[in-house]
Amino acid sequence: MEKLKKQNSRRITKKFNQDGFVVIKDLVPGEVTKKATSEIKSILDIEAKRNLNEEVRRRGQFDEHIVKLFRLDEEYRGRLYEVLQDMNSLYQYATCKSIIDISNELGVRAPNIRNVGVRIDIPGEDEYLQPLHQDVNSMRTENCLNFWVPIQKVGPENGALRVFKGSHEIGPIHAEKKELNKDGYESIPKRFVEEYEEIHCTIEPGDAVIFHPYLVHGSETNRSDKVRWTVIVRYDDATQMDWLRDGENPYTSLRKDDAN
Ligand SMILES: O=C(O)CCC(=O)C(=O)O
Repeated sequence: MEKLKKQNSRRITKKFNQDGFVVIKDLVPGEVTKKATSEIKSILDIEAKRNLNEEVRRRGQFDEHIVKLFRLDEEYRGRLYEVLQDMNSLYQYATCKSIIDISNELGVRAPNIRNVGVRIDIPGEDEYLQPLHQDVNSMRTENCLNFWVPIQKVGPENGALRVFKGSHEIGPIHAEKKELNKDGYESIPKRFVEEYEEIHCTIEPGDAVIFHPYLVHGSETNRSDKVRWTVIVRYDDATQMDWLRDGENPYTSLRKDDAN
């Protein structure tokens, strides 16, 4: 058993180092996902009762009101979105043993939570899609990991993550080589990744895509009729912040827009 575990962890590390990402099956326990969906439901049900006069149904779909709520008005949408980012169930992902263990296996000794949040992709909406980019926002060490963990199955129809296999080897692409797209998101020109294979990650709930901060990746439109929810956790290795003394984070110059 131990030998098998060791072989598996060697395989994962090798794949991660080669490809810049690795897909892990069943990484997140079902109860963590369940906590998140029930917290989402309790917030949305009350908002729907208050703002849409909807009945609260115990057995209803966890996110049945989100589209109507988001369409009420833009400012309300922004505030509700922020509240959902602060759900305490998201921290259960960030502190989940299986995720911490695999971070350690991949060489992050002290996984320091850089950020944890949830993406909410409404069917057919394009303006919040992430164009091709690297995850250098607020990066505090080079030894950092991103976990992309959808709450439901994700495939080509509801916006699978696009990753360019092996593109992490390009290293950090500097801000001046990037463009801003029409929605103000930092975008890496396609010519940087022409020689890399593009993969659309199809995964089940509880599975995770773990990727390197320099992996070039981006969003796809959700063309299904259901909302796509994805928890994203990012860690930096707190044992590798050698810039703390002088306070000059060398990674801030990698970003062109003002996202954090
Ligand atoms: O989920 C997505 O569509 C994109 C997520 C992403 O690009 C990121 O987490 O950096």
